[in-house]
Amino acid sequence: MTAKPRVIQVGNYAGSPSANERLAESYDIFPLWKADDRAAALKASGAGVEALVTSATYGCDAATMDALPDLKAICSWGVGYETIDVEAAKKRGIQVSNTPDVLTDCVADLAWGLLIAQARRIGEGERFVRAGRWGQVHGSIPLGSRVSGKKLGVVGLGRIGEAIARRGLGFDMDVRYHNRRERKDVDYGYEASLESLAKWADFLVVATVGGPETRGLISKAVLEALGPEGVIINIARGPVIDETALVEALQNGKLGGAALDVFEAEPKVPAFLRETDKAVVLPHIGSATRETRLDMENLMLDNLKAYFDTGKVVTPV
Ligand code: 8YV
Repeated sequence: MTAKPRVIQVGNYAGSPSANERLAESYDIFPLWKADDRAAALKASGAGVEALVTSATYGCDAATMDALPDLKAICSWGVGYETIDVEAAKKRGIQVSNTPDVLTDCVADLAWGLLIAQARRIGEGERFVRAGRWGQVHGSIPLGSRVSGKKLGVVGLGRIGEAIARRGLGFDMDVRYHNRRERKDVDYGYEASLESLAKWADFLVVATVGGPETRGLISKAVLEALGPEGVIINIARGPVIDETALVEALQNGKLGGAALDVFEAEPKVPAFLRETDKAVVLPHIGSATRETRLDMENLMLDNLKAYFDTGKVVTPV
């Protein structure tokens, strides 16, 4: 019997149905998250290790790559990879894979759940009923706003942005988008300026990549262009929105509402956002369905196996 290949596992896959168990079945797993001194652990156990598994949350920096002289493949669970130093990996000839496509529909569904929850005050209504405050026939919580037929702006028309836009057509919405470049293969209207998209939209959904290139993209000016009736929805990455500006705009009535699955410093959520009924807040669950998390796990394992069988991952970033 040949020995199982050794693989470094950066973090615990508690949010995946069976990733921890399946990895341990086929590989000699080194659980890096259990080490008190990571650098020392990598030094002691890193030689000869060719593959590492991680996630968008755990990432992999250049120092970790440096500590693994034989590393050839980083297989991540999740589509975002802004926490993996892809440039450093390229320079060292390390392949990086992620799990695109399999989570697109669930993340787009959640964007719509957030949008409707904010507009129709679903969370607020539920808190009202649960608190036993529903005592009258007319007049309960304040009126919400209509969703169908409104104007939907999508920031970042990639795979997930497009799935969100498509769902907007089912709600008879007028859909426009902003991207670095206009796409010739779609019929949605393009706004070259993010501020003009925000000014036009009733609901602005953020679906861009994370990382330095999009940090603070949704600025005070963009939020104020969206305006006192406008709602921002974010299923991408927290730092894409200037969170301080967001809180201020909600506090001073310059923005109507926010519906957020992601935050600047997760799991920290600013107190105002936790308390105000103007915001719907979720704990980063865009991909968190049994089916999608299993698909993500399968694709991560396929990438890892393909590396060991053929020397090439299946879905490189
Ligand atoms: C995961 C995500 O919850 O795929 C991504 O980029 O943000 C989510 O699907 C995340 O990867 C957890 O680390």
